[in-house]
Amino acid sequence: MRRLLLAIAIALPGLLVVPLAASAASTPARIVDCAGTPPWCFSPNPIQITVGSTVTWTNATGPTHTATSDTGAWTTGSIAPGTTSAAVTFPTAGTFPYHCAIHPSMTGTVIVSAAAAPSSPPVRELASGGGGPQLPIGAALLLLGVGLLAARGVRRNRPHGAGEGIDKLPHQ
Ligand SMILES: [Cu+2]
Repeated sequence: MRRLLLAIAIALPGLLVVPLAASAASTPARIVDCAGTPPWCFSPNPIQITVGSTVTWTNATGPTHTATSDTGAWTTGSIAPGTTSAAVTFPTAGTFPYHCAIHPSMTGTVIVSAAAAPSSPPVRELASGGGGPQLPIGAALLLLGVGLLAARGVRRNRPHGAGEGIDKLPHQ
């Protein structure tokens, strides 16, 4: 019984985190060989994300590249062949052109839209689904409460029972 409660307690944070983490997405982009000049392209182009999301670039070509904001606001630094850049966060909505600092004619765009529009389908799901993620969180908290009460009960009963047993022994 205690092991089950422990398992629930361990699993609960995971259940709580998953729905929350889904809102701030990380979008993988790639640098690929293509029929262009130079023969490397950012893909997809444009990259479409929502406010607060991050983008990583994986270099699937031979030479090293960067993804660098045209305004200089951000850069991945050098992305060696076969590696993935650190995540770049886009906290504001807008259209952000970028390029490769090593091959300046390699260009791309990140389009960041306000969180409200893309998140409206999940909101609709919440309404029709009767609570969506809120229900699992509520149920999880309820389970946690029951689990804690049960664990407390087990703890309280054990010493009590043992004490009674000892008390009764001398009488017999
Ligand atoms: Cu490049």
